[in-house]
Amino acid sequence: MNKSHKRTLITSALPYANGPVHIGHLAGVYVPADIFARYLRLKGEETLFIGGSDEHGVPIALKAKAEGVTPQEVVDRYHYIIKKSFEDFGITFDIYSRTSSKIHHQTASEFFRKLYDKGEFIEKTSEQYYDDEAQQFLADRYITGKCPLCGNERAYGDQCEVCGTSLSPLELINPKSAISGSVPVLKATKHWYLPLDKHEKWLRKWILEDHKEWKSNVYGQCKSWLDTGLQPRAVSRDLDWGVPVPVEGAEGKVLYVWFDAPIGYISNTIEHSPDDWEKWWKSDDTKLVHFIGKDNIVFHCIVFPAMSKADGSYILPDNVPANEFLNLEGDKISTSRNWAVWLHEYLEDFPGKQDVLRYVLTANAPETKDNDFTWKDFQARNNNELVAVLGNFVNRALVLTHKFFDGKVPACGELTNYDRETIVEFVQVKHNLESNLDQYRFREALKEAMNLARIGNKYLADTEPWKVFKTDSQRAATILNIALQITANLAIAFEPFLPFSSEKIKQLLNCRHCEFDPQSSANTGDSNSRRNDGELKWNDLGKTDLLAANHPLNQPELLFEKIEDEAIERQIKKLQDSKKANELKAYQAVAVKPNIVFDDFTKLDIRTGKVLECVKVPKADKLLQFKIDDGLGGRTILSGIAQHYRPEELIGKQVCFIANLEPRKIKGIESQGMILSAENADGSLAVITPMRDVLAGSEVK
Ligand code: B3M
Ligand code: ZN
Repeated sequence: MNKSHKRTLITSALPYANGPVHIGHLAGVYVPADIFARYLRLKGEETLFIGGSDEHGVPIALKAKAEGVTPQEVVDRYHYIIKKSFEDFGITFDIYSRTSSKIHHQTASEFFRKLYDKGEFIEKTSEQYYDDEAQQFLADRYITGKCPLCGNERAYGDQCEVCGTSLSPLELINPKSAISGSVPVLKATKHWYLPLDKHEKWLRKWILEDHKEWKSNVYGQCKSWLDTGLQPRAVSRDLDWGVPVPVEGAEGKVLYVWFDAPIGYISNTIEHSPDDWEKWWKSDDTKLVHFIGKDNIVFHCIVFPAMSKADGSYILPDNVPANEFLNLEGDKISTSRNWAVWLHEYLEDFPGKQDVLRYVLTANAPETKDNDFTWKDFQARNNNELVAVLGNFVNRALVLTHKFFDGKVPACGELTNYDRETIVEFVQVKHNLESNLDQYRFREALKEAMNLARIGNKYLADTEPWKVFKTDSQRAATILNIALQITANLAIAFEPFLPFSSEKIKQLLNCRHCEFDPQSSANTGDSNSRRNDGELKWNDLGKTDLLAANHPLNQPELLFEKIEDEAIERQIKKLQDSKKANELKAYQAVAVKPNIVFDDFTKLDIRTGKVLECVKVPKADKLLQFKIDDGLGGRTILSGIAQHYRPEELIGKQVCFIANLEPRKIKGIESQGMILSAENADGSLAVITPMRDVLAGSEVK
């Protein structure tokens, strides 16, 4: 911790209360935040760890409508499921509250009002779609229609989920209200905007110059936002679910969910410590750290800091260690496709194995790039690392002590050079752990903790106390004393990562209840004369006198058990089943179109062409720009398949395209036609190509 910081405030993204939480949430945000909070507490630092549910926003309102219940009923249902999952996995929030609470509404409302009174917003009137039948303005998500780019009939007003293009509702062809099904009309509406452009200058300096230490994925994303230039952002919406805009004449308007959600961190702090919450938010000696996923970076690094600056009394984050995404068995985790490992289901299938998941998700955390969770890797890490390294070492140290020394910590005698080397090595672990944890490198830190267990295993294998005992019981005593001290060190080193196992190690070592026995330490010399009050703290790490001689241990028990192939196959099958169910759903969803006459078909000019050039379109995730040899002098076509092909894979290939589609401008580029692809049930696209070489420009009929 920086000298000038006295305390650390840790926040973790508030998950939307419209579904349970899955491994992606845990890996991306909550496990790293919890590791960090536990580490700081273990060091005795003043720490507050804030969590809570994000209960506003259009998707929640939409879900409620679809189910015919109130939004409050939806969030009530999921808030408690989410809260319980976090408790089950040992995520030690100091408070886990929610944004539908009274205190949050009050805090967010006052926050907005202060900015409003200070003149920090601009007011703008614009034309937005209005549903005359339902008598309300339609949020972008509430409008569906045909995607102008790919023709998907069920594109949303903010995005087409088939081709991935961001849309504005005005671009939709044949827009329809998702509420009443009627055709929406344009109507003027007033909103408040946070002029981010006015904040650009200080944000540039604060992030790009003063926070070069931020993770490269975070820094890079901020830089690209700043380089593109910031625009005013609307902070209100026409919606009936959320925090009402506290301004006269703003009936029917609420704060935009991304305006009120980060204020949730503040309201939850107020709820937790009503009397001294301000020291956490308004004092420069507090270090504020936001744990989030990569899709939240702009809100935490740009929007919320701009809100705080506009207010003038809040501190800015010291760091925002955002993670990338975790995929599952090679595919993006998706709630709607049920492609996920849900935390509550995991615990039904693997009761008591919270730490195994915490371990695998940390060892494989998407810290710098997207990563993949596979069940095989889960099994391998459990069997080859937790069981074979950590569990095995702890068990051997305990079993041998019971066998040769009646289950009591044997006294340490004279040390050999090899003992000293081992000790030097394991003392180093504390330093390595700290330097990684302080820089939010949790994967590396976990490796260091595991390294301590490896040192222990190697030490026992090299010194062979079970053989030595027969000829030199004193030497065997020293070896086991050292092995047990390493075990106690493991309980500390793993506490932030594997809290349940750390607790179990302490129980096995009988650390909680043992009181110092002056008689037993009197004859053991200085190194063993530590008073053992059962509380192992971070600063004890690296010490070789954590357990006094003669201290009685509990009976050995296995820390981890092998996971058999069967259990893993069951999980893989479960995922395959959900894939099959989805495929079925996807095919059923594609309605068979009514018959057409042959003339209609002949209106289409479908031809073959050869790809001459293919590049990604900048700032568009899904688009590829093609130069096609069409036999007619060449043409440019854009296609939304960038997620399915690398440009170089397509160069030189033959494709089929519609040659007489009215040209359209997309991202400033004119697309002269449409390349044909087949869509798989999982949404992946395969470009259609003739089975034999044909001349470019050949007609497809
Ligand atoms: N609920 C988005 C998300 O879960 C949002 C985070 C709010 S943090 C203030 O990705
Ligand atoms: Zn589309």
